[in-house]
Amino acid sequence: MSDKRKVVIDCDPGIDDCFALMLCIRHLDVVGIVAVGGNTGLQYTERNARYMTELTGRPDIPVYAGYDMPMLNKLVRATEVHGSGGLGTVVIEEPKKQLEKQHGVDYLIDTFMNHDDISLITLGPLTNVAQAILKEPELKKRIPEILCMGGSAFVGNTTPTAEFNIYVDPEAAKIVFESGIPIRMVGLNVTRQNRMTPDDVEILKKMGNPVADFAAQILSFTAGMNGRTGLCDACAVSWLVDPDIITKSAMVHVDVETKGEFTRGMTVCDWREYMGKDPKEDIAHEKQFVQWNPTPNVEVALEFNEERFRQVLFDTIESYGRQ
Ligand SMILES: [Ca+2]
Repeated sequence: MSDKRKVVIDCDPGIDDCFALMLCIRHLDVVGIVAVGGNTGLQYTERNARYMTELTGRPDIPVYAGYDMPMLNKLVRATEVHGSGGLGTVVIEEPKKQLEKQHGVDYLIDTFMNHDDISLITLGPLTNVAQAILKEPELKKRIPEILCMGGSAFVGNTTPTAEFNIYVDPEAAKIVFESGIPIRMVGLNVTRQNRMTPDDVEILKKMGNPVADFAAQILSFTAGMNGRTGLCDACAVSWLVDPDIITKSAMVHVDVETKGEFTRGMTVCDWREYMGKDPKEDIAHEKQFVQWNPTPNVEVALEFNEERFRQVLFDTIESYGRQ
């Protein structure tokens, strides 16, 4: 029996998802992976997830396919950031590893209805998780926690207010955030504190193992585009891999905006109780009197130890050469 934390990962690989999978597969007990359409289409995200299990030497980890399309929203992809196949310009062969036959949503339901000790990590749009909750409402009481890469405590990326994962399927995100399941949110406000550059591609190239070589190739695509990238999903999962990487967080009430003309997909964080005289966090200098104070439903990550994260990430990728 492994004493590592058990996790199921719902993801849309995606370059940063691949880095997250490298961390999770090495440090956590990955019980299963469910793919969702997001960064690119499901036919690529599920293939890339299968590829990552083979690349990391763990083809025993089952991979399931969930939904390709958002629940109600028009289709939005991020192929300009991740490439049409989700891996930049890297072309991979079809993995030998097969996709599980069960639908990803049914796998989520079966897993969490029958186990109490598995955390759920979400690294893509929340379509699968929301659909699972709608199909089996008891999941609201059964999923012990969700670690979510998504949203932002402050500003977005796809729009001024919305982060990509939430923007793709705001209705799904709303269902999940209102579910009552304990959520830890690692948003853009944290992942922007990380900086991976073309210099890091060179570090990876020197490691001389297949995981590092692949990491170098996909990182060169994103880091080369803007001179830097945050590797959002890898930052998020690092909270479970090494809790000291997230150095500050706060319990906040978070709503997901689904109707706003300019704010659809925004994670609306209620910071009012953190303002003013003797605040929990001094983010303003004027006391705000809050008459209606909603119960915090999300632990929002705020501060990030970039140096520690980079150490863990590089050590992990290098360790694949010793397996
Ligand atoms: Ca992702």
